[in-house]
Amino acid sequence: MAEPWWKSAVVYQIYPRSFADAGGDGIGDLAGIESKLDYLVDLGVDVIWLSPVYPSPWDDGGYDISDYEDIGPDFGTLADFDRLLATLHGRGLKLVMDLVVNHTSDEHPWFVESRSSRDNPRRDWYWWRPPRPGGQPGVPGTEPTNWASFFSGSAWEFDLPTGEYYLHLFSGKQPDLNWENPEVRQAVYAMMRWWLDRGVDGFRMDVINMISKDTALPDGPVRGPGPYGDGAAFFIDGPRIHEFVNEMHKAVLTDGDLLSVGEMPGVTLEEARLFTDPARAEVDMVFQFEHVGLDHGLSKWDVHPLDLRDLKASFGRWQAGLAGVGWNSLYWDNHDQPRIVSRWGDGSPLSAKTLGTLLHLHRGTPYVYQGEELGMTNYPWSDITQFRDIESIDHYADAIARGADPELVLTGLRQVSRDNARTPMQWDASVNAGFTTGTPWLPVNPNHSEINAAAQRDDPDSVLTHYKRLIALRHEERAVALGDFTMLLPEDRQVYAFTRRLDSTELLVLCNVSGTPAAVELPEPASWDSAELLLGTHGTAGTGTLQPWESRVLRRVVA
Ligand code: TEU
Repeated sequence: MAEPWWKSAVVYQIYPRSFADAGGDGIGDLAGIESKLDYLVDLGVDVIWLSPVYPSPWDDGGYDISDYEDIGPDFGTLADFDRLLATLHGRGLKLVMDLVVNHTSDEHPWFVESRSSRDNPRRDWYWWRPPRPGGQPGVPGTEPTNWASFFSGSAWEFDLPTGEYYLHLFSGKQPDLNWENPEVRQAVYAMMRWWLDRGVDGFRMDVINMISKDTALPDGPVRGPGPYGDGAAFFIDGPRIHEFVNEMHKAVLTDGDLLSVGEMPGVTLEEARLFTDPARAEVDMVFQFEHVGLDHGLSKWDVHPLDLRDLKASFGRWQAGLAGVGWNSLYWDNHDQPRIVSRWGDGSPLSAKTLGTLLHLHRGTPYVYQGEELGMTNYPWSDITQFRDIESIDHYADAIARGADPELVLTGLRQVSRDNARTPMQWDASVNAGFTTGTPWLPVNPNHSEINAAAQRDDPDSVLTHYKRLIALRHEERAVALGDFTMLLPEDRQVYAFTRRLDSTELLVLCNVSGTPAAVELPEPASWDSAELLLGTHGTAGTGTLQPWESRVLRRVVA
């Protein structure tokens, strides 16, 4: 049986507000994306994943949706969307929408009705509960559970008019939908069909493994300064999660040409095998978070240096764990993560290329986040007022309220704030990097004078050219897409090495993930001496010493 198309595809994630602004209002839009199609076709990607472009009060970067079946006026109109989709399809690209159905905006008509009165027919479309007995309603400590929100504070908001609390795992303007209610599920499936009927090619599903909650709503353990506890055990991969995801699949995702990827914070390898086993008809792949937590200390804001051995242990486990059943997604960057070249590289184009090689030669579907293919870096934030991300702003306020040193908190934000990923795309060296003729909603990185698409397009040694080669390699060499994975040198602190094998083709991937030369201690180095260099940052074949941040992809034929 032929392998699904997405096993040899590369997905490009666009954060529309920051990609390209055709309207001159400093906010990216659909027409801007359309104006950059030549760039995307030239890059060679197969699928565009659009982060939310729906009407939204924009409390959480568009992940707070007030109308699922329209386009936000900042981004354009449904007609603009249809034209973009038709043009993309005409150029051989597919389009995946962002499906955000763990929660809606509190300005969505469903919630407006639900909060209007206790006996409104949509009351049970959300999680409403009375205050904890004995306490003063609306006062911290009387929430139905002690769960913390992902954006600081309690996960419950008190609604004075109806005298009850509603659940919001993220911001107070993102009330969680009650998936226990079949009406809610059917309404979501109808909305998904509405987009599929419009021609979209699949969905990236936001925190989809949080839609099933333990209906007993137990308190969670209090870790850290409190007063709120960790409720994850009661809403991550909840009791009915596989039932709901399978029901959704059967209701909407049976067309084999679609792509479905579930974003699943806290998902385990064991659960991922269940979610991505084709025989179970749930999702094609998941975004797991294990590797993007390897430099977290007490929290994501407490950044520790990466130990390369930890990364190898994590990726190695997921490669082996989903080898026989299921499928991996591969990502470094997205709109929630800081820029990888600043995080685990040294900010240089060379480290950007080698981190690209390391990720893209693994077994799974790679996701390229806008600007990653240029080596875009974190932004040199100087003041809290520059930030727009609710998670960052709420974290800062919460930490300062607990007496933290503002400069220390700012240091954490500089390193890991989500706004690092959301600064405008750097198209050229002109004012505002060619992103807009207006005033950008978030500052443009001053290093756009060096790091930009125009400067890299025709440069054979640029990060952009390297990414084009990586993507072409996945399309041309089947061993990259489908070959078996074997980790090498698990204890080496500098060199990340592995092989891929498909029939008689074997690839060796060598990456020096450090700023100092590194010897390659392979068992039989000579057996690779005549191997062909498929892609290398330094043009050097063989298994000799790797220069700082050097990477090589070698190919040989084996009996
Ligand atoms: O992200 C879920 C998620 O896990 C992140 O919020 C994560 O906790 C955080 O960014 C890491 O610090 C999804 C979307 O990708 C994110 O943009 C939304 O804020 C969130 O869900 C709520 O919709």
